[in-house]
Parts: sequence; C-alpha cells; structure tokens
Amino acid sequence: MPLTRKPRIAIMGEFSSGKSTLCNVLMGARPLLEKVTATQLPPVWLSYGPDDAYTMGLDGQAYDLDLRDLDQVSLETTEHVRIFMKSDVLRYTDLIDMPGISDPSMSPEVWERMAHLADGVLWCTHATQAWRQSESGVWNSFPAEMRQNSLLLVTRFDKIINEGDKAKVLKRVRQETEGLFSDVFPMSLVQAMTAGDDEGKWLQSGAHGFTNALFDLIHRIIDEGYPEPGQEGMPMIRPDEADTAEVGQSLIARAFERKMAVRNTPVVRVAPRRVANTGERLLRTERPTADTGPTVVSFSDMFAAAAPSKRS
Ligand SMILES: Nc1nc2c(ncn2[C@@H]2O[C@H](COP(=O)(O)OP(=O)(O)OP(=O)(O)O)[C@@H](O)[C@H]2O)c(=O)[nH]1
Ligand SMILES: [Mg+2]
Repeated sequence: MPLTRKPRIAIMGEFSSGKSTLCNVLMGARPLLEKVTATQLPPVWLSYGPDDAYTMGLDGQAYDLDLRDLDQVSLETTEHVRIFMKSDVLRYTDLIDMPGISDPSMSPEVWERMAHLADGVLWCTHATQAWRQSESGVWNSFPAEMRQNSLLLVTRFDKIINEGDKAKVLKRVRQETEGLFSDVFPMSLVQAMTAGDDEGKWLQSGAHGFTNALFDLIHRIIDEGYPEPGQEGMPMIRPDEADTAEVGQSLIARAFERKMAVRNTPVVRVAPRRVANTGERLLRTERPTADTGPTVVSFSDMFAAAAPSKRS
C-alpha cells in the first residue's frame, strides 16, 4: 500500500561533510539556506508551502519564527525548526537537514530524537576521511529496512586530486558499505552548486547520476511505503502542482519534472510480437507518446527548461 504523505528524506553525516550544501544543491541557491549553513541549528525540516517558519519546542509547542532570528534558535529548548517554502524539489519530498552525528558542539540527542521521522537518508561522507567508524556505528543502529531507501554520497570528492586515489577511496567505501545503501555516489557539491550552464561541470560533479537515483528512491518510498495510521485506503501522495509564481530553482528539480512527465505517461499495452533473438539486450525503457517530450533528460533539456528564470 502506497504512502499517503510526502516522503521525508533526512540528510545525515559527520559535521562539515556537506549536508547543508547538499540541501542547497537540491533546493537551488537561496539566501536563507546560506544562513542555515552558517548557523548551529537543530534539525531543519523543509516542506513545500507558502513561506512560513516555526520552531517546535521540546515542550511540544510551536513558536513562530522570523527567519532573520534563525541564529537565535536555542539548541537546548528546540526539537526542530520547520520551514515552508516553494522550492520545487519540496513538491516531491520533505527534506530534513540534520546536524552532524558527532559534532563536538552538540549532543547526539539533538538529531536522534528526529531520526525516526525519516523514510530514507542521504548520508554525506567526507571523501578524504570517508566512512569512519563513528559513521558506520550510527548507521548500523538504524533499521535495516531503511538501507534500500538511502544513498551514500562521498562528498568533497574534488578534494582528492589524484585519479588513482579517487578510485581507491571509492573502491574501499563501496566494499565497506556493501549492502548498507542502495547506491554510492562520489560528488563535488560545490561544483554541482556552481555548475550554472556548464554541462561538463555538472556531469563531473556527479550530480547527474545522483539526481536519477534520488528520483527513483523517492518514488520507491511512495510506492512501497505505508499509509499513515488512520489513512488506510486513502490515495497515494502525488507531487504538489508547480506554482507558476515560483518556478524551478534547482537543476535537480527541473530534471525531476521531466522524469515525472515520463513516469506519468500511460503505458500503451500492445500485443506481444515475436522478436528474433539477436543476442542484443533490449532496453526496457518506457516509451513516451509523441507529445510528452524526451525520455532522456539531458543537461541542456534541464537547463532550457530552467531558463529564463522567472524569479527576479
Ligand atoms: N570543495 C568542496 N567543498 C565542499 C563540498 N561540500 C561542502 N563543502 C564545503 O564544506 C564546508 C561544510 O559544508 P556544510 O554543507 O556546511 O557541511 P554540513 O555537513 O552541513 O556541516 P554541519 O551542519 O556543521 O555539520 C562548507 O564550507 C562547504 O562549502 C564539496 O563537495 N567540495
Ligand atoms: Mg549543516
């Protein structure tokens, strides 16, 4: 039975491993999020909706939050910060930007009490010290069912200069995390964030493969999830309609939109016909009808769709 609410994807990892930068890459650069990156905060739960924010206190009360006061949010009395904004990627999933798992300036309780909310995790591990014992310890304490809904990002990959070293790190991390994540992606988040219309840079950043995997993951969570208690029999959650006033701030969101069009294309069933076995493997991709646009989302498609920006 499918999920009746949006999936919630937590972004986790050691401190300074790129969690908030990843959030920026997903949502598109926004001044607000730069502030989130710069401040010691409890978990930040991001959802789609008209601009609004509150803090949820440990006393169970919600308190209005003016985002200009973000740096005054108390770690001692706040369970999480909730921010609503019309960022396209949030039409598909909620995101929870977690503090670092062994941040010396913060008790693990700060993220532990929110961890149960996550349906899946994007785990950021710092390339030059990837997959430390502390990370493996925490991840092993999570339910095994979450592994297939989670991706491991080897971030700051640009910090490893030598190609041989890159391959070595990736091989070791893949070996040590075998079966623990649905997939592993080396990424340069800074490169992805600053790629602009430079296709080479975007591809080199690793963001393209990650985007596809994330889209699939979100839909797997929806398709294979469970309805909220009391919502059994309710229809499956669908992405919010795009709000024309506020369009596509990230290339990832643009790519999602194209992939969504393909996903929503009804599959036309035709009688099977005999095909001579030529030994070639047939590509099992859905075939879009003529008016639904390209099946393969290329960088230039995404960028053409993203520009010109409607934000001014
Ligand atoms: N070169 C490079 N720098 C990166 C990359 N990802 C993140 N950084 C930088 O690393 C620093 C920390 O990144 P954040 O995104 O704040 O890390 P974080 O995991 O949110 O950190 P905490 O919330 O403090 O635990 C920032 O200065 C980023 O610009 C990357 O892929 N390459
Ligand atoms: Mg952060």
